[in-house]
Amino acid sequence: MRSLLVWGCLFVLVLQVRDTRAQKCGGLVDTRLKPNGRLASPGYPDHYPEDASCTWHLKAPHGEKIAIEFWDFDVTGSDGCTGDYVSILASERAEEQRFCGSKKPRSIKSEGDTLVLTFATNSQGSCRGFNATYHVEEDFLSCGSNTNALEFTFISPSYPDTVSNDSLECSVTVDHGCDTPICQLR
Ligand SMILES: [Ca+2]
Repeated sequence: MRSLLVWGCLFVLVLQVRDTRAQKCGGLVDTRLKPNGRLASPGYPDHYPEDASCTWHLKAPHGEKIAIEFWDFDVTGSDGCTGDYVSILASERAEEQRFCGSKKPRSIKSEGDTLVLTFATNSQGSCRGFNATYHVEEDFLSCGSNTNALEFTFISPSYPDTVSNDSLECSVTVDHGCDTPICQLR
């Protein structure tokens, strides 16, 4: 009977340790304070915990973008990544991109100044997880660019050198899919 009680306590302890690890992931990443850094699955490079859910909200200054690069990726694979997965929302209105398996996702850039990365796991096995870095990039556009960004910096061809006297026509196409766009130049 006593040994049963001891095993019971050990089991509870293990569960509590797991819960603590699962909760210590995700959060708000303000890139004005930390313009580059690392995001990794809980416990990386050890196997990640089961039934974990981590969401990182990355926020860049206006007019800048967030780029994420994966250096290691090993997440249990499933059809449609319905089991364990990493998902990325490149903007508030973007479609979620989901990744699982052992193929590293290509580097991903946000469409605006926010990016949300979620790591979710189920109760059926785990792998090494992922190790990624992020950094902030200013969104510069030049002649002939097309964009759906909400805010960007446009640089004339010779900037910062003097503009020549030759005539020059240069355009950037901004498409937000709305009928009456509102623009503000600063
Ligand atoms: Ca799993």
